[in-house]
Amino acid sequence: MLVSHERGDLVVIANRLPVHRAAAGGGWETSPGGLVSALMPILREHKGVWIGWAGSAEPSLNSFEHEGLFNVPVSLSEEEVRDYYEGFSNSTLWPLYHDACQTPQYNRAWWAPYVAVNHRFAEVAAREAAPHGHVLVQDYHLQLVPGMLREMRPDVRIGFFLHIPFPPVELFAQLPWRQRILEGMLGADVIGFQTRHGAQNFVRLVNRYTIHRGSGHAINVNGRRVLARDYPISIDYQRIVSLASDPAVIARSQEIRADLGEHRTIMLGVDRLDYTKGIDQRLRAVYEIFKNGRHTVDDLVLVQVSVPSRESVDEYIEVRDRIEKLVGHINGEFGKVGAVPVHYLRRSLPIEELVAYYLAADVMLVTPFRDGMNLVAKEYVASRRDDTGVLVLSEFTGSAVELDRAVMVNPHDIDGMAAIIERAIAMPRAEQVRRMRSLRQRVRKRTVFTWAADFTQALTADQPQPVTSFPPATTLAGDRS
Ligand code: GDG
Repeated sequence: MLVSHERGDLVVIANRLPVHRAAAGGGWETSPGGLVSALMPILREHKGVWIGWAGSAEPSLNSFEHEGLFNVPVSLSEEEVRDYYEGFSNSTLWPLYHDACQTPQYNRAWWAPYVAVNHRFAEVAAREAAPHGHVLVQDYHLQLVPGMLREMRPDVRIGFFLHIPFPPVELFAQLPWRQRILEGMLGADVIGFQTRHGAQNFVRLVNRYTIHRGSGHAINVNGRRVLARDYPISIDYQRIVSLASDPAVIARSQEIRADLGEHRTIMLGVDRLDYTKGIDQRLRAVYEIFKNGRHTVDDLVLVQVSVPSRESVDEYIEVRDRIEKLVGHINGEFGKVGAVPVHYLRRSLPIEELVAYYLAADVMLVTPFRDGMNLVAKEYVASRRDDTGVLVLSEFTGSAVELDRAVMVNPHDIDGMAAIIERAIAMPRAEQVRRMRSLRQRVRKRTVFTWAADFTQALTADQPQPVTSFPPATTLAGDRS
């Protein structure tokens, strides 16, 4: 075991750096988010390095240290942003991996830039990783990096984690570059997925399209054992609980309730403005609820928070148009002067404000067509300290595995979803409490800190080289569950 940590002992590679430019002045700020806060304690302790793109507006940058973490920027040209990021990552892989709920585009001109950018990330990691260091590669943008890095640096241990779903054989088979992607991922020692299904799909695909053989969680890659299994990601539970206990946040949630009308049932949706999130189907179900006349604008309201996302990709412009037309349609038909059925906020809210909305909401609507996990569902549950409130959850989210006491919906079934939302609105308090108590227990037990500890422990286990030992789950800062 190494006692003194040297820089590059632990390297994280992600499409984006965990920092952004501060609004005032040119300094850096740490970006909020579960992944960053989960990895920060071990990164700081191990003199960690984070490799990522700093964002489209940034020219070439030198490496810099920010809040104890060494950031290594990778620059992308405008063409690479178009072809590697908006193209192959977000117009080929993203829709394909989400059940092809939009048609994936197989554009041959995007493959070479995807390979080239993955190679650049791998080269930077090969330079930054300490001898026998550990490298954690994040997500679908960088699936070739593990294989490339293994060629360059066979001494390092490589983990890969996919944040989005991994599709079934019949869908993945469409991908013209399927074998290259599988081989790229197999360069890792540990390959993590959000669900057991994702891991099983991967092992089946490896058996079908590569020369390697796997069974259960293990794959034999030329005598090297690769572990492919589920590591469901989660949230910083205590942080959400603390925010939900903050008197200012509670006061703000009461103000929201008063603004919307004390006597009305408040439904809430919070999503990146993405076609996978099923926002349009959710609005159609809400339309049906008002149309059937059992609820009116006087007793029911929906707040839909939609955070702008990937606005230069056509499908995102189209889904935004569809959503905005539907909101106008519902408000035009069922609203009255002084009250509308849907409040639509197309912006990102500060986390305190977001939690105030969670506290104000009687019914939370999480209805994606497909989602790797869905952290919004877990955050709503964590914030409900009095055990009331109803989570309506799509059965096609990764969260549905753990949050099985939520009220499940099929987002493709608009009438069914409308009927289930009506039942959620009418759910007696005692049943709300029974369900929410069990949901909260689940989220409290498995936080993002448990996720980070499990994944890094798998990476350091059974290895031939001397390694740094990562702290066990219980000693990770912030995990007080
Ligand atoms: C990908 C996968 C997987 C949202 N609006 C605001 C805001 N948010 C925060 C939420 C939550 C996060 O963004 C969204 O996470 P999700 O998991 O719901 O969805 P994706 O962005 O699609 O994330 C997903 C995740 O990666 C992790 O592996 O679960 O399946 O698609 O934390 O709170 N935060 C603030 N203001 C907002 O208006 N501050």
